[in-house]
Amino acid sequence: MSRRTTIASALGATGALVWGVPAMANSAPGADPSDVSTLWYRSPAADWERDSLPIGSGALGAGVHGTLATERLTLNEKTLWTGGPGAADGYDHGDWTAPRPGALASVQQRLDREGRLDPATVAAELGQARSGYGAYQVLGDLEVTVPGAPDVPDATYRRSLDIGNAVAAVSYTHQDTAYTREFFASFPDRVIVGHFTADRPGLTSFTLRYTSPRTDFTTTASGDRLTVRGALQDNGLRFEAQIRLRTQGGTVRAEADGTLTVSGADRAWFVLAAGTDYADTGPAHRGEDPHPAVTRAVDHAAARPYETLRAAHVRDHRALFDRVSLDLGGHLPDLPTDQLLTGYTGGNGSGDRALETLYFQYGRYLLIASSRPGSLPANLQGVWNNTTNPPWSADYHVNINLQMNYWLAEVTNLAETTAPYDRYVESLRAPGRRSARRLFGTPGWVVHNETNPYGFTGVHDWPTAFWFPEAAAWLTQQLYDHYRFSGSTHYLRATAYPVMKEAAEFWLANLRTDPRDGTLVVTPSYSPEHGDFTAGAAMSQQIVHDLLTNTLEAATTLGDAPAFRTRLQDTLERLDPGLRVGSWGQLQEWKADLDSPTDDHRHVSHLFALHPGRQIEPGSAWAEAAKVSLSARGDGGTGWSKAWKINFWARLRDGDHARTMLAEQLTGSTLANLWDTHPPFQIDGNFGATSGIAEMLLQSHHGPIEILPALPAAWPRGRVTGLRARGGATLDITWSGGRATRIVLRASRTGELTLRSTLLPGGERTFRATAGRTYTFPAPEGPAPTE
Ligand code: FUC
Repeated sequence: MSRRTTIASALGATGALVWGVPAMANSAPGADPSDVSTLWYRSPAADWERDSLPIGSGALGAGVHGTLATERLTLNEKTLWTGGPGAADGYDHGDWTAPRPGALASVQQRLDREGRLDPATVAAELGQARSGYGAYQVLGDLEVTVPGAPDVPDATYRRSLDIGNAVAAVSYTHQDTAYTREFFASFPDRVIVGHFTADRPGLTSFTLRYTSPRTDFTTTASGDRLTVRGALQDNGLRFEAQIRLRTQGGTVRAEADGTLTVSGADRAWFVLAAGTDYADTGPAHRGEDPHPAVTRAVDHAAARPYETLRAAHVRDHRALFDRVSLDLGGHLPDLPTDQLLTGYTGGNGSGDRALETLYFQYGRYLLIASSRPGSLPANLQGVWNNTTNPPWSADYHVNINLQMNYWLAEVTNLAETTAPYDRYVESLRAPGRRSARRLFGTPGWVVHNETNPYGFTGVHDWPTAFWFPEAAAWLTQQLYDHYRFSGSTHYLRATAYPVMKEAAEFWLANLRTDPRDGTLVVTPSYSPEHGDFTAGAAMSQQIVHDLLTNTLEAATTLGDAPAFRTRLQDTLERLDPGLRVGSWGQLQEWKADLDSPTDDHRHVSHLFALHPGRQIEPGSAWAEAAKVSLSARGDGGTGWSKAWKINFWARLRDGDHARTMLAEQLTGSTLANLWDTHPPFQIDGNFGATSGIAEMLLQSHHGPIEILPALPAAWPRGRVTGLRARGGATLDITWSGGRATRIVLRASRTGELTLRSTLLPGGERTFRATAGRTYTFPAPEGPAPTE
């Protein structure tokens, strides 16, 4: 067996370790040029943000450094947050602490009279200093000190992340012995696992130590168990982590300083579980002490063989990851990923296409690793964070970022990852209802620019980012889309519709008649982080249009009260749609023609109707105007902004420009570990780019399933399998010469589907699909069901 043997085969069919075989886990870089599922490097991480390799199970995460003498895992538990109830500074959910009678009306009247107001003026009237908002906290670092390990890596060193198996690995040879480390975060077993071995017996020795930038914890070691217990100083949130060490051969010693040492083992592995007493319901947001659940998880995992844990983890991951494959005809050169990235030109090279494929799948990997049921949704950094004071608190920005994290979920066949999002949005409803009452005096629920795990649904006072009541409406879009993809009326009735309806009720009560033209507008309205306050900015109108349209559709599907439906219909008819062509042919960002053709702001909010909305049809005058605006904004921007632009250009059916934006993101906004950088690291760009690539290959937001709507010339041949379309269809598409040559559609529900492709006679075929059947095209006659 060669040194490139993967551990799966080294373990043999039964999972037993085959001794004498250098089990170089994931050490296949370059071995198989069509393997585009491994990131690998020739040196350890020097910088957490740029280099660490992320593993995660949704609730738990770790950044693997691969440092030789002391391996470092930066640990995360997603609910470890300061702030909220019990916070040292006090906590008010962002709701006004004292009533402000007439404040909102006075801003609205001034906007009626003056047309625009600068953000500082409005913030002085409606904002409030933030207290007790909190921040996502790093859990700490696990250090594994390996005696005798070399300080400096040589040519035998490999550090890798196999995103197909979700296993990170480190391998090196020292004094004729091959050493291997493997790390993974298991969702089924709720533990992080680290395995250390050498190809000669008795040579595995190390010391495990927990460290933290905070001082709010104690560590104790006893037997094979290391326990960390603490409570955050700010809010008293209790947390616990436990590590248990398993060995084959050798001895384990617990030290008084809270460390565990293994000496002379053939191999050894640890299992680590962690939790907090956070609960996602108010008012206290506290639940059970984490001790029993952490003990259960770690004991259960410690009782199972390493191979069993690994196999269960790989099976669980692959059940999601393997649903989609992408082949753009690229082949990975035998180059580490950082060199592949620096060598990337956005040209036609096969290495470039391989990197694009890897980057696409990496977005899916990151979503699986950071959004699984039972914890919070993916935050600004997914689940990964190495400080007590991360950028923007690593929170839930809902003026763009959280929504963007889930754009890829349905289309890339990871619908299950949306469960934490749904639950989180639902958890905002009760505090959001209170904010609606206190700030607006109306029913419905609301949330503004950004929020935390403690139901912060009110405002703060940063002038250009404090006011965005449209966020609640926008958050419900994903819920309705989940229904559109799955077709589950049970989900629509039980989960999506109540949240949508209450968000709609907020806007039914809060839209105002614009005295200038009698339309209904959002006021005050602020196009995210840009310009002045006005009434009826395009994004505000488009978001409300989207919400009311979706709610009306859902109300009709579910047969809700006719009076409510009529109200929605009447309101939609009077609503300013937020679509207007301005003096230079642009789609206006504001109701008045205020846009500057030299404005290159990163937000392109007024194109919401194009993406993620569905108000703009391709080929329409609005689409043309959107193109003018988008071209004027240019191809620059921060990481997430470039990812938005991939999606926009894909929706405009310009595959080449979408690919240009992907290249911009890879060349200018991507770190060596392929994390997107705003800068700093922000995961929405990864998720948005994966969504954008999917939008280039398949769209279904207007109903019909559009095959290869925005294929760039640089991808003339290829194949994608497993993408999902609205209406309950799963698609495999093969193309050549820039045109589809074969389409396979698997229907998961019975109903009419329309497929659009140059492959079909007349470019379109409408047929009644039967759940469970497969349809292939071209077919001799009509859609030919094949089993
Ligand atoms: C929005 C963006 C910023 C940043 C922040 C986390 O406010 O405008 O660029 O992404 O979220």
